[in-house]
Amino acid sequence: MLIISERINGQFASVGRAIDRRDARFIQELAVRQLEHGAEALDINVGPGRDDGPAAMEWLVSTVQEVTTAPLSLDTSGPRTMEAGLKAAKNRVIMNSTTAEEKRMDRFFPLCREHGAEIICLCMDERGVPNSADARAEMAMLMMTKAMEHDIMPDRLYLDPLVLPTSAAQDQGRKVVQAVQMFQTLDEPAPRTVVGLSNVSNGAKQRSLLNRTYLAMLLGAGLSAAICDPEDPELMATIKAGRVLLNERLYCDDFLRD
Ligand code: THG
Repeated sequence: MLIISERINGQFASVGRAIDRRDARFIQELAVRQLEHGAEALDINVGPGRDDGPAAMEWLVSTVQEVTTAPLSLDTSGPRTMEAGLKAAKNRVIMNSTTAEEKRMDRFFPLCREHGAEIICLCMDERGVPNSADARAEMAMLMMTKAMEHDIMPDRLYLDPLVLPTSAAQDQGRKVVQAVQMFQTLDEPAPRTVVGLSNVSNGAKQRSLLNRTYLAMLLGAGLSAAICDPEDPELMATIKAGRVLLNERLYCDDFLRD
């Protein structure tokens, strides 16, 4: 499972301030620390409510690329901010994300093709988030089909069922696990899947416990990637155990090391 760091995100107050001040050192130290803790890719999000989205994204991408060649997940719904990130990117890029809205797909799939990027397809449209695993799979299929019309093959996609906070939408937890299973039956080879893990514990106590328990369930369902915090040691221990149990890493007595 690909570990994508969630921390380079202007939604965190300290990161938002660093972006405002163009404090490259703060961002670079954070990126390096996340990678040292096991991040294999970095989600890059300038945060909500900015009027300098494109400029902030361009700076953030350039700043991070000075310290790593790891893949970047450009996390924005704004086409201009996305385009600025794509132009600045030298590293492998995952666009995060398109939704199933026609006008979004018509803007983002051409950008994806033009830049040879990968792209996350989020199960959401103008009517919101589908309420069942079936409806999520149907929406995922629609995005896969539309991507192919733009010459983007399914192996460049990540399907995201959209994890919701258990404190507000408790019935969705099981449905998202089922959706991850169903997505893998939509094509051959099975399409890849991704989630924003920490969504599940938004507004809850015991966030770390909820995050790692949910991750174990999703791993069992076949999840390919997670946007999460590798500086959570218990989450990382769960991922390491999961990799051994799914035969992705050879068992050895000190499997928790490195
Ligand atoms: N799918 C995809 N991309 C995503 C998400 C998703 N990107 C954003 C998000 N969801 C994943 N990233 C985060 C980042 C932070 C938090 C949750 C998910 C988080 N932040 C604290 C909070 O809101 O309480 C902020 C704490 C602070 O301010 O210090 O929980 O689902 N494709």
